[in-house]
Amino acid sequence: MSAQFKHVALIMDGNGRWAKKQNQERTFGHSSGSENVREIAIAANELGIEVLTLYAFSTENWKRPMDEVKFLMKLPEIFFAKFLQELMEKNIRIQTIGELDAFPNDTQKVLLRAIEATKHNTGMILCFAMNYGGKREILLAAKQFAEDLNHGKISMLADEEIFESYLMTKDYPPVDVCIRTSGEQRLSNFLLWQLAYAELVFVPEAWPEFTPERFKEVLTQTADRERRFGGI
Ligand code: V0D
Repeated sequence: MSAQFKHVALIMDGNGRWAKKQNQERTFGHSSGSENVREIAIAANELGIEVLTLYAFSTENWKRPMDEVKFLMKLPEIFFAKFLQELMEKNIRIQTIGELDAFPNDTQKVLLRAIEATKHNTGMILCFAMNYGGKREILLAAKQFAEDLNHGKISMLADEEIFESYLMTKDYPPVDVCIRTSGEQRLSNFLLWQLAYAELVFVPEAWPEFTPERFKEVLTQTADRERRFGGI
């Protein structure tokens, strides 16, 4: 099936707008969105996807109202209280990309505990992009690259493959598909380098209403599209 895709990335947009449409607080949308992370992660795992990378918190999200940011910071803990056992049963491994040191200590601890608890799991990697920005990732990589060049650890002839080993996704296969929910057709600073050759899919549904069935449908359609336009 869609297991040909090794690495799928997701921009989980539209939670706040979805909540407002039904006269609920934006935070209700975030909680519902968090529940949907479980649904989609389980579906992705069943499809045999190796890495699912989710844009959970961007470097821009700090600009939101303080109460909303505070609420978001509690979501990882709630998520693990509900689902860690299930993640263990399904052999799913948690990882993160982004700069965790900007998060409150409690949130950092929760994340590190989940990464630690699942580090021997050999199934799908569920990677949360947290305080992540694509330009920032490339800048940090470029600085380290320059330092290593300076110290003679790499050659001036170093190519793209060497540069990629400085990115936060260095251990992952290339991103095959990036899906963004809620209709906006932008990358919003997500995985800029990694999406150079990826299929980009924009769906109208808000994240909380994006079902595992739709996820599978989107992946099947994308695989068909790739087959038809793939060149060979
Ligand atoms: C809000 C939609 C799960 C996107 C999903 C702190 C925006 C719900 C997590 C989570 C968020 C993160 C790391 C982890 C386990 C769970 C999460 C944030 C926002 C930002 F290890 N949902 N979720 N984190 N939302």
